[in-house]
Amino acid sequence: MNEIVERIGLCVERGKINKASPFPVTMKGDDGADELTKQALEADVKPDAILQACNDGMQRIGERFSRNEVFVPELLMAAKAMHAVMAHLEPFFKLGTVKVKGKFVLGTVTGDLHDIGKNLVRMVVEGNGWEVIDLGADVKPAKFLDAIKNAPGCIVGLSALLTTTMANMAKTVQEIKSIYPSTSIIVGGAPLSMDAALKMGADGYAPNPQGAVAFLEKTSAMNTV
Ligand code: B1M
Repeated sequence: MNEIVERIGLCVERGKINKASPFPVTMKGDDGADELTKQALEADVKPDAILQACNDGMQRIGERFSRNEVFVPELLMAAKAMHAVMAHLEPFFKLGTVKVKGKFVLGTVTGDLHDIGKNLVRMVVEGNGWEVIDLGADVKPAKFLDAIKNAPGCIVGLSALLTTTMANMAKTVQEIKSIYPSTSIIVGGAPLSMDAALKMGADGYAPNPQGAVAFLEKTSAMNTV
């Protein structure tokens, strides 16, 4: 069990998408993230364990990138391998209640292309019964404002992975609050913290998708009192 999970994490780290992918050459002809995830789920490995191994793989490739041992193409291949895993995991995270609890407008802020974490937040939040309006990555403030206008009463979630795009996140929060002061905003992403969230005027911060769900439940309960 552990072996297959570790192999999936390694495929993510090395960017081995599937058996047919020629990259990396040392893994040519081997099963990739796609095949191994399918096999693991068939063997009843828990989706959470697979996801944890993928996150660890991403962490390792990120650290190697910081040390200049790999470059952007390797990060891209890792992201593609992770997408192959997520395609199999998505149905498990979406197995939630059918009743829609509310609307959640979600996006990665302008200038930032990282969307894997944001996509995970979408899946888990949807699985917990919320309708998610996913605006994608590199989302300009005006697009958030349009979406809020079309979804009155929604809660907004912003994601950022770069320290540089935290400034864009702060601007987005300020623009939203200046026009829709009662709209609740939660922020997340690796460089964020509760302190940074509150400083930029957001209402909450979550380090993971489960924390985003907790924020949504708490906020909607407060709004219905
Ligand atoms: Co980028 N990248 N990247 N990258 N990349 C990081 C983030 C970096 C830490 C790598 C490093 O140096 N060690 C570094 C940022 C340093 C910094 O600013 N502090 C970095 C850099 C520098 C860059 C470029 C500038 C590189 C360059 O071009 N020279 C460039 C920027 C492009 C841009 O955005 N404008 C760049 C590009 C890319 C790729 C496009 C190649 C690719 C992204 C592909 C994609 O997303 N479609 C990529 C990748 C893959 C990474 C790493 C390796 C992995 C990110 C990831 O997906 N993690 C990353 C290193 C790392 O994270 N260790 C790195 C897995 C994911 C599940 O975790 O996104 O943290 P995460 O999401 C978590 C939580 O944060 C949370 O829940 C998720 C699940 O637990 N969460 C929320 C996220 N959003 C939330 C919202 C919420 C609540 C929780 O509520 C709303």
